Amino acid sequence: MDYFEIESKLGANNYKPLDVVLNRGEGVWVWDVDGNRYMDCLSAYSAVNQGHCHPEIVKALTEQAGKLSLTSRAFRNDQLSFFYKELCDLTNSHKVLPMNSGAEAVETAIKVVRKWGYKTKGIAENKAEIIVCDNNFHGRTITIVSFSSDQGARDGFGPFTPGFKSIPFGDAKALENAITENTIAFMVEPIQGEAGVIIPRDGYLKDIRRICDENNVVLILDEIQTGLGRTGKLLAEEHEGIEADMTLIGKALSGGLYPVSAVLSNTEIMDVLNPGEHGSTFGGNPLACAVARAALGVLVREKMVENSAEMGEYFLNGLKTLKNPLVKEVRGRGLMIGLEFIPEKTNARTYCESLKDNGLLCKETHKNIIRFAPPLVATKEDIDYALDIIQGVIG
Ligand code: IF1
Repeated sequence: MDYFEIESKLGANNYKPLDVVLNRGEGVWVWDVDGNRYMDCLSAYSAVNQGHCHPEIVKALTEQAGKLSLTSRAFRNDQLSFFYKELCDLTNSHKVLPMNSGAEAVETAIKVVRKWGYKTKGIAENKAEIIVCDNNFHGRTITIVSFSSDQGARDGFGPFTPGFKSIPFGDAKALENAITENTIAFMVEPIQGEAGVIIPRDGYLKDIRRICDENNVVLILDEIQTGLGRTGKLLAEEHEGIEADMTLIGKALSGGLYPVSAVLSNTEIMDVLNPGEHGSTFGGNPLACAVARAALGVLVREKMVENSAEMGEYFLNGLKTLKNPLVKEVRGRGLMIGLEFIPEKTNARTYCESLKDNGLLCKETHKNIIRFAPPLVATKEDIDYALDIIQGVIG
């Protein structure tokens, strides 16, 4: 099969993948159709935190698939309550709204918080305003790209949804200044992913928590990428000991076997929704719930969150010894690591291609940043394998 030719002939041209065709995965490893093995340092954008094809998650998926896959929410299913309970216990949340993709969780949060703004906070009709950050990435629907600052994500897709205001990331003062009587929420990634693994200064999360409290503004943390162990804590908010009012998770909620996302919320906000006001055919289906329960189970039982913290530090320290003068900075938290090159001079994509040729898969973000985010099951030997290749290619 001529994979490249057929994909470019028959598929929409919205991706430019590395030229590697994968057909098998296990833990941190994936294999291409010619049998070559690679270490996966992207983890499907952090959806396979638990490692490829984790046997317990695969078992949950296959067993549930043979029993009952979808009921719709017109009827109840026996997995949903277990999923709610286990997820709430783990994340200290009051209420869950299950969806499928990350973008759907973001859209759901926007709808819920707008309704809260009108019903509870008393905002005048259609005036609700949500503050977001420059260089955010929250997904690709029309409403979400309406508040993106990435021209490529927006150009040609208007008209856009109003009601959003964007401020610099990491700047608590800017949040204070941007809040008006119509502000209902501040939505932010605890660490910006697509922007290039941008880590805010210590104290930022605490400051925005306080500012939101003082102004009766809902703090929405998009933890779709940072959540579920990626940064060395179950949720990145824990790095500063805060709790969001709404937390969005997705990706690794299923270990990458199935699209499962969720809005976690406190009761006051979620309770504004009534039957018929929001939903999804697949959201909360028994297959998704069974897979998510298994994915959360192995994450905790196999101490993947702790391993992410430990291996992340080891990986980062190893990367700090790189001698290439074009490397401007390496930064990270847990196994969410960014390596930034001096901008004009470097094409990070070329490095990603060489890394691939040497047995390591990763992806650039922007022109000059490489993201390293292996599955959270990586061992010291796996990290050494990665560092060895990276030292050989980047120097
Ligand atoms: C693509 C990056 C990762 C996300 C946050 C919501 C969503 C995402 C913080 C939407 C999705 C993805 C989607 C993927 C590229 C990607 C990405 F490069 F943009 F930054 F993960 F690293 N909030 N992130 O990161 O979730 O609807 O996709 O399930 O190709 O668009 P989704």
